[in-house]
Amino acid sequence: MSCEKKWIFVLLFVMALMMFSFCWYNMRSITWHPSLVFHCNSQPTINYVNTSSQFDLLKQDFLHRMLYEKPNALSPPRSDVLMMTPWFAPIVWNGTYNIDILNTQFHQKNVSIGITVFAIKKYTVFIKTFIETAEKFFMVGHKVNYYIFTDRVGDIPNITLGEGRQLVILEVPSYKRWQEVSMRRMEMIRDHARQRFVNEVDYLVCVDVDMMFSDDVGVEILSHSFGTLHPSFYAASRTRFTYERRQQSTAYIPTDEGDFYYAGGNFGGTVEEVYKLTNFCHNAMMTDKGNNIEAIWHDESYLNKYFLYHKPTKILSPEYLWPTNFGAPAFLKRRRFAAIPKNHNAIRNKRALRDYSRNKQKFHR
Ligand code: UD2
Repeated sequence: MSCEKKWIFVLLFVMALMMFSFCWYNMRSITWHPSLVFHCNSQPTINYVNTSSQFDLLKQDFLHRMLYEKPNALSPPRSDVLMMTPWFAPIVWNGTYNIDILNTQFHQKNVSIGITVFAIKKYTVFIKTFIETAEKFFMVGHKVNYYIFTDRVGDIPNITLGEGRQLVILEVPSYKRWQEVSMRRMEMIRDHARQRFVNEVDYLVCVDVDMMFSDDVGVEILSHSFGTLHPSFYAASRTRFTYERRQQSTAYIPTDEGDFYYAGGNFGGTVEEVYKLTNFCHNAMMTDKGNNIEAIWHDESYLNKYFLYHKPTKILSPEYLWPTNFGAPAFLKRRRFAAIPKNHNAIRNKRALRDYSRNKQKFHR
């Protein structure tokens, strides 16, 4: 072996020795610092387990085969109505969605839906029709909790419910004025959302009780937050919207603002979003109360203020709130949730009767 080759071997041997000493030193330094050992060993293991289990779930989720008509990018399913807001929230009209796809998606997520409804004082008379029709048409095939808020527990009828559906009666106080009864719903929904609903359901649908379901209302309505176009104002100009116009009220909306006029009788979203909405509305009402002012359309005015600055992620067309005596215009293919005509004088208390007959009618403002 030549002298040069010998030197190369010596050099390689020295380098190998140095690398070995370097590694040995690092290993020892790890054992000297237990936190380092913990950091190096446990962290990657946890990440690995988490990521792989999520991927497993995703694989299961999206393996379903479904047959349906292909959507056409150049041919919208409807051209007679607005299907999307400028902030990209879909407006739900019949013929714009495929309920089979949506049902599959929501079943995969195993969602449960809570529907809140208030039957205070004489309004308990509406409960039977409300639940019986909901059993036929509301979220059929999904898990549903009916949350009935009432001051007259004994008046709530016994109704046999379908599988996966249950009735929860929540005893709450009543208020003297019907306006206050209507407005206090925000506070009670807020409090129960925080204490109870958040542990029991994924979404909340908050509706009036003097209503009946007359066609399917399913998971197509569910979203982060949703409101419903009021049947009297879906085509109205901003100036015709009956927003609160007095600047002293927290519900005030100037005449050059506003997207839609939303009905107080049907809104919802995830429990967290409904909590935020009801918390805002209740606090705004309390501020106004402290200043001796009450918004013109009570809870509905505060709801409209909230949705102006916290835009809903989905909007329900008037199919989802339509008075039975409004007829059936051509664009309205289905009437799913209908307001039952009521005798306001008989159903509300005496004081309210005076206030009401002075200036208002339910849908003709
Ligand atoms: C509209 C709205 C309603 C609310 C109200 C505010 C619709 C369909 N309705 O309805 O949501 O914003 O205006 O003025 O958009 N209630 C009782 N006992 C009472 C009084 C009220 O349980 O003594 C409950 C009940 O669930 C009722 C709801 O409050 O459905 C609203 O009261 P309303 O239906 O008398 O109010 P209305 O018809 O003006």
